[in-house]
Amino acid sequence: QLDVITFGEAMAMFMANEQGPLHEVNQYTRSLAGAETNVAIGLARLGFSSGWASKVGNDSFGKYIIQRLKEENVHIGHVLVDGNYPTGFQVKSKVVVGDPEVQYFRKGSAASQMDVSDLKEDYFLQARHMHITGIPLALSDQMREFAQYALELMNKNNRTVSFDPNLRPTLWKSKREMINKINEIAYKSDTLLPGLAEGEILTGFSDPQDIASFYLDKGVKLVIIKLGEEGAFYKTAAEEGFVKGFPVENVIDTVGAGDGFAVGVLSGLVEGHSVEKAVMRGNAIGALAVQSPGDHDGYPTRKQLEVYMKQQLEGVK
Ligand code: KDG
Repeated sequence: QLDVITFGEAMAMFMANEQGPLHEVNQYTRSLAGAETNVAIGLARLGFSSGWASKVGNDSFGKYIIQRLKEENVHIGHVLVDGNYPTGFQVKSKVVVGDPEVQYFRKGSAASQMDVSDLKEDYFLQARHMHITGIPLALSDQMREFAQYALELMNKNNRTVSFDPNLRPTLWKSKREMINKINEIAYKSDTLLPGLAEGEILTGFSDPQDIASFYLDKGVKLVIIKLGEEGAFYKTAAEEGFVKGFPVENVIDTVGAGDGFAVGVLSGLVEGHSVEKAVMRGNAIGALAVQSPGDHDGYPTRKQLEVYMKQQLEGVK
């Protein structure tokens, strides 16, 4: 039995230990990257059973990914090993302000070869909820078909689905294709989690209200728009609201914050909390995530989350 299933590509990640352009960096720290593994790890840390479906190569990066997921108690029953293709990796710069520079080495990776014939329906249907991001949609036609099939399967079987567009323009052939393919999946999801800039690109609207209404009209039930450190705006057919973000004094690395936000929201919704409370949890984990260099090293355990939220809400430093 799984609470949440997700799928996508994980990569070994080399984070620069020193500032400067990537070609001048000498030392890196190895870590694990992947939007969907971030979400699976975050949920597992909070005590949920989460599964991640993918393919890795029969190589050291693939072994590393499997080992890290085992350490984090993420279910790996749907992680296939394919010796014909390599596991991808990425290199990330260290910055003082703004988003880091990221370079991918993932073209033709094992994960991007995963196709519908690999999908184990029984495994997916163990889960109550499925989380998708826009990244696998960009990786290959096979992966996109896999996503479409999984979405239909879950919808048909009354499982809920959340979707984080996670736009990666560099992975797409054209902006038009990105918008069309992402929106196709977005319209069929129950919960949509775009960032404000992503919502603007995808709908042409710049006001969170208009972006949310655009998707509600298409059949999405809950739209939550991430507003960075400001917080987030949510809207359903019945209610809407703005939830203020938690203040962060020292931002170290912004990558992984959106996935942390998804962890908070999904955990809250799966537990049956109000949307407002779930969004507040999302804000909390997003704020914790930006205070550490890796994607998910700042994600809390349940105890850490409780302590952090209590301190913040009571204004105790
Ligand atoms: O959301 C975090 C991801 O951007 C990072 O882990 C790398 O998954 C990744 C990607 O493909 O960009």
